[in-house]
Amino acid sequence: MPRSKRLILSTIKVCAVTFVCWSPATARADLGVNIGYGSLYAPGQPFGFTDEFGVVLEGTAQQPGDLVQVLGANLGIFAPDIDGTPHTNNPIIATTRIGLGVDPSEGPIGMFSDLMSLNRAQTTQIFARVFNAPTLEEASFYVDSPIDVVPPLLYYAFFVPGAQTIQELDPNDDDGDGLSNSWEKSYGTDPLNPDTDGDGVSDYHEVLYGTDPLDPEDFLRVLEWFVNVHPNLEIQWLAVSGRTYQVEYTLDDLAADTVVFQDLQSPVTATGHTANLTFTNGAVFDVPTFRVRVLP
Ligand SMILES: [Ca+2]
Ligand SMILES: [Ca+2]
Ligand SMILES: [Ca+2]
Ligand SMILES: [Ca+2]
Repeated sequence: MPRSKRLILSTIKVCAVTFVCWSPATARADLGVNIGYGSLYAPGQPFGFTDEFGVVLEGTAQQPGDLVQVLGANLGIFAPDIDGTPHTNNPIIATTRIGLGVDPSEGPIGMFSDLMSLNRAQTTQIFARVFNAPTLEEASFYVDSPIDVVPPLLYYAFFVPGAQTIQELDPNDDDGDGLSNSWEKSYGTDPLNPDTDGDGVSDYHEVLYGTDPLDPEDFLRVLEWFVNVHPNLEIQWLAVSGRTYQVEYTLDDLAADTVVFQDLQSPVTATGHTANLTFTNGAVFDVPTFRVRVLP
């Protein structure tokens, strides 16, 4: 049986459990709705929820992972506070964790399934908010599902489409280095220090270049020049495997108002932690200045 079919059936089974646990008389008295809710497997999408880097959210039935909230949305969806506290217009109806209620044999697939009760006299519209960490204190990103209108039924199933937790909890950039406080938390860098490891390259530029913002020995720089086969010169720089670089040169005076750099040969894609380019210096250059640029 394809995975999609199995997971949907699993959710329906959860609803069946709800039928047994709740008495219809009680449910009518408080306008209660018994809801089985969980992530919905979408064909063509291999996982339920992923984090800001595209990695599947952690959590299994044995070790519940990242935090899931179901919130009321009668007045719509409002952004949470930067510490994750929901807006007062979005009261918490239920919480669960990634991995709970999911077939353990499926492994860490970033999904969840659980039960909740809802008082329709107070709340008729709900949505799910999924975080990229088990607690609000650890979380830096989240994602909100679309709003679901709960019908006047005793039993209901709320399906939450899988998504990436790409909404920033704290989009402020307190140290002005170009990385938001949320991304600083995700990378483990200091939100109050623009160059956490003190290597002279800002946290933002290290992330852009693919170097480690926590390692002062790792940053984009030219390592050395040497004569390859005379009169060829070789330039070697610290690189990140898979990234593509363009070596550029200029004959302009760097103190001039306008300095124009030109490409030196074709871009180079690094296959290791260093990259090299060989060229004939004397044929084209007088007093050249070189730089290495990371291509997007
Ligand atoms: Ca910052
Ligand atoms: Ca910083
Ligand atoms: Ca740095
Ligand atoms: Ca560094």
